[in-house]
Amino acid sequence: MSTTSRRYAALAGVTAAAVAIGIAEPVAVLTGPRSAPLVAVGGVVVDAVPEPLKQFAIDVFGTADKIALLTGTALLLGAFAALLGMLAVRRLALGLAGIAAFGVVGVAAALTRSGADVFDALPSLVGGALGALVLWLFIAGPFELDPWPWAPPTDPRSATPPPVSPAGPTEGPPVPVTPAAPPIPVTPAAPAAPVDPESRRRFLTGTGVLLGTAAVAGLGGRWLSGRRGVSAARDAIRLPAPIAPAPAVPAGADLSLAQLAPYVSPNSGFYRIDTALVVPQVNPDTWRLRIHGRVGTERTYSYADLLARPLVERYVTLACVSNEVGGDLIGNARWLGVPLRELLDEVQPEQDADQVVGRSVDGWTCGTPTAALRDGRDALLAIGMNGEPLPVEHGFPVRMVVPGLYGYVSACKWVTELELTRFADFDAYWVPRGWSAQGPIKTQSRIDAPRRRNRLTAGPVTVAGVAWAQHRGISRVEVRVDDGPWQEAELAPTVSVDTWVQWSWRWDATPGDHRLQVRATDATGETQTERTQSVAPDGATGWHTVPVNVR
Ligand SMILES: Nc1nc2c(c(=O)[nH]1)N[C@H]1C(S)=C(S)[C@@H](COP(=O)(O)O)O[C@H]1N2
Ligand SMILES: [Mo]
Repeated sequence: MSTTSRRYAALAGVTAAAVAIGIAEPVAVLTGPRSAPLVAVGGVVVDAVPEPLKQFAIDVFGTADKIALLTGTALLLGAFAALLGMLAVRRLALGLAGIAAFGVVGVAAALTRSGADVFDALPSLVGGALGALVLWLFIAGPFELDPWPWAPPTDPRSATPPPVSPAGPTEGPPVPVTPAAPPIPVTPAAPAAPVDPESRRRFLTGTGVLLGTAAVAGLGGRWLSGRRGVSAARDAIRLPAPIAPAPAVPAGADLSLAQLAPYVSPNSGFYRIDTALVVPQVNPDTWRLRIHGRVGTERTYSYADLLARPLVERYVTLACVSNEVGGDLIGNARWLGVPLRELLDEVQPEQDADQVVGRSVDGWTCGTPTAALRDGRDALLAIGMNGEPLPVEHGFPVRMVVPGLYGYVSACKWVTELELTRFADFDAYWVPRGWSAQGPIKTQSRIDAPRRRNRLTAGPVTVAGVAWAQHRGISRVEVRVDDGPWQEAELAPTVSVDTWVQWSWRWDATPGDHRLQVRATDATGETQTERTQSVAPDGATGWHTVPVNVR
């Protein structure tokens, strides 16, 4: 195949794929955004990729890991589509089979997502059918090049569609129609016939128009799906006042220093980690929480049931197990909700039900020790965050928040089920993927100011950061310079042992390159270990170290 003809064939393939993916989006407006092939297949990939790769993605792309995945999937798909186009020129049936295979993968992905129904097959079916039609249009149909540039003038076309009998299907044994044409013999010497300029114009205009249509359909479909979301329902909610308001943030808890994370993280800047490629849109009117499993009496609660109950409000610092030493997958917010202890008391868990599995509408699960939800700590079924209904990305309408446990074992967003079970009987989402079933938060500390490689002037410098050991509390933070003696930092006041604490230390900086290090000691007297461990399987350890330059 000549370079030119390869390009045309690839363009036909890419156009077919773009139409398939693009048209599927408006169809998915009806069947739900998770049934769109790109999202459905992407979701399967998220669940299936080996843990180190996922960690790599989080490391490299941070919170943009989802966009990176979708972009990567689209690029890979584009490459495959280009190949399919080239294949189709040789043998149309193979090209069409390739598109059909894509459709089948899309259907399979959409149907196996948790909570899927048969209609979720529709976007991939419609997309696949139209993609096949488009491929035929440009390879062998009315928009094909005349002749395809590599085809020797006399060669029979290898992939003319079988002639359709005008009389329709006939009775009796199937008549053997066109026998499979032999592939075009690759005769390098064959001179390429010039392409008819009129057919070239038709081809290029056709692909251009269809690519544009695919883009409009795809983006328009996404936009419509977004508008069908629950932000209007969320905006209409007026949260009741808590009967037990959060304690006031003591003066001085927030040192308000440049570069230092604020004591309360604003909702807009709060880190987000989850496996959801499209944010679940859960209508509060139809939302239900079913508490079942090893219980005396199973119970189901509605959103209105929760609003009608006595609510408490608490500051709790949430942390992700994937947070590297010095990382920012941690945030502190004021959560409004119902104590999980009270709900569990109402269903009477059986004695041996040592695990509560929180299940999200999208099938994600976390496993929390029942004891942690009943030992008196402020474990909440949260509906509010910093005075607002939960933001949709942070679990609207209802999520779990448990002080002292990493998010992956406790902070189920879009939660719809709590199942009392045993650790011996059920592994939650991340456990078979190599993470520990138990996830207590490790004592950690971070230097926020100065930052890595900041250039400082000699003299007094404020070194400041945060330290956390949720539900145990921080008793001491120490800083050292260039392996010198540890010096005690000043701790800002804090609301409770369930939140992080800001610390600061006055450094008399001398010229040169220096290394600042921090370590914290929790209220049980245990000092943060120096031993460095990566995030898997149960949280990173080691001392945060920041190199700086002083002039
Ligand atoms: N439904 C659902 N809930 C989830 C997750 C998820 O993937 N799906 N991830 C958990 C993890 S790993 C963390 S760290 C927290 C993060 O909560 P945030 O995004 O509100 O900060 O949510 C937890 N809840
Ligand atoms: Mo996490």
